Amino acid sequence: EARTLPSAFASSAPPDAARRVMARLDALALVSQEEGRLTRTYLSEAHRQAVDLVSRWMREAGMSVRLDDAATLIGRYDPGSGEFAGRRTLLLGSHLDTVRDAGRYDGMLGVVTAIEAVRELAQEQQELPFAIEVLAFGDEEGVRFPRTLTGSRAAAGALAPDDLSACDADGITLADALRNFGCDPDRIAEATRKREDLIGYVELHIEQGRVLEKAGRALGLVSGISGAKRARFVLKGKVGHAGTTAMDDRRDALTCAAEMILAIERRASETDGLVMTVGTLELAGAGVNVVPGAVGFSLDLRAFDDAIREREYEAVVADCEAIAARRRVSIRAEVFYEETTVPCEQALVATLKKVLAQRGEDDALSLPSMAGHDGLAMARICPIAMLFVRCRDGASHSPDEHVDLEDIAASVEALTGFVRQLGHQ
Ligand code: HGY
Ligand code: MN
Ligand code: MN
Ligand code: MN
Repeated sequence: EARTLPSAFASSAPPDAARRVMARLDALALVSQEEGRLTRTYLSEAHRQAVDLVSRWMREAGMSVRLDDAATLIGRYDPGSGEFAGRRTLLLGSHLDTVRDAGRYDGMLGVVTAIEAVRELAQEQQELPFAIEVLAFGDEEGVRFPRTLTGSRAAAGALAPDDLSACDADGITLADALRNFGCDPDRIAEATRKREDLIGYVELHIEQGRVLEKAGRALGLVSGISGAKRARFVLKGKVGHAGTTAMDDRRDALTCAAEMILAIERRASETDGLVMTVGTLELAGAGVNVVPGAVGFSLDLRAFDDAIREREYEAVVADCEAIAARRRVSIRAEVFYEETTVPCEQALVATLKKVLAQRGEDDALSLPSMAGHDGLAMARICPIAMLFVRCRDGASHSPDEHVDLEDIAASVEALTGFVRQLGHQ
């Protein structure tokens, strides 16, 4: 629907910038691999179409475009006056992949607003003592492969030796999926950036929580990105006939999992600073008249404090082992993903703070991100910072995601202002 900016809106970002961003997010929302809902996973045909669309927008904004061998789309704006030969690069951007049945802002807003900021700076022919690159990562959500942050970990030189042999649900390896996409997995190491070339990586992203909305703020500073630990729990009991297996003779893997999952929930609710989620549950050989013998479930554990995260993971495993022993079910827990908490770099945060003060917010809010972002990986290769944008009801990872037009205008203005400010420091 044609939404108009309130006339009193103070932003200097031309209203058409916000509308252009909104129109592009609408266009990206149609690039999906599932009928009637937005799902775009790493190296899928939908990812390819999104790369084509975003490449066009990057070129229109005055950037040169390339795809690295981890399928990260990179737009480069180099207002190259020779005197700055060999200048360093400021990295902006976010991710193009989504969860299943996603919203249209998580990731994509950061990519499209970064392109809009470069477009504005290029039109003004802003002299800058650095080049700018917009990175559109392809795998921040980790939906397709039992890996995540693949693009940003490649950029940071932090891929694991077994990453390329990780398989998706169809048994396709990451290496083959990259080849099918037109990338060369044998040269993925060349995607690694040189630390000395980089000023930092700054990502604009929806908050995915309600702090800004409750405080009546459009934008907020991020103090750091919480680390996370993800594990798979595999339980083996004994398959039985539903009618002839006595209750005290059962080794039911599903009721065992159920007791574990409730114990996990109770522990997280009773522990400050800890959130835990069992997001997937698999039941092998399920049947209405079969006592379940094998169950798998995932655990996602977040705590900003690394020590709490480690301590609580060990406690969860101990809880589950005790429940499994009592129920005569075997248990295997395997960690498949972990990232430690990374602070946002103070100098970059201070520059963002100045920009918010210029917008009349000299008491800008600063909040931790309990959601993971590509900055978790990029922090290995350069300083990082993030700017959060208010989203309605904090809704995210769902079609209910929504950002108001004036907050999109504020995002463009803040990101453009940040680059200008950095350029004149
Ligand atoms: O899981 C996360 O926090 C992010 O949305 N991938
Ligand atoms: Mn997400
Ligand atoms: Mn995201
Ligand atoms: Mn808690």
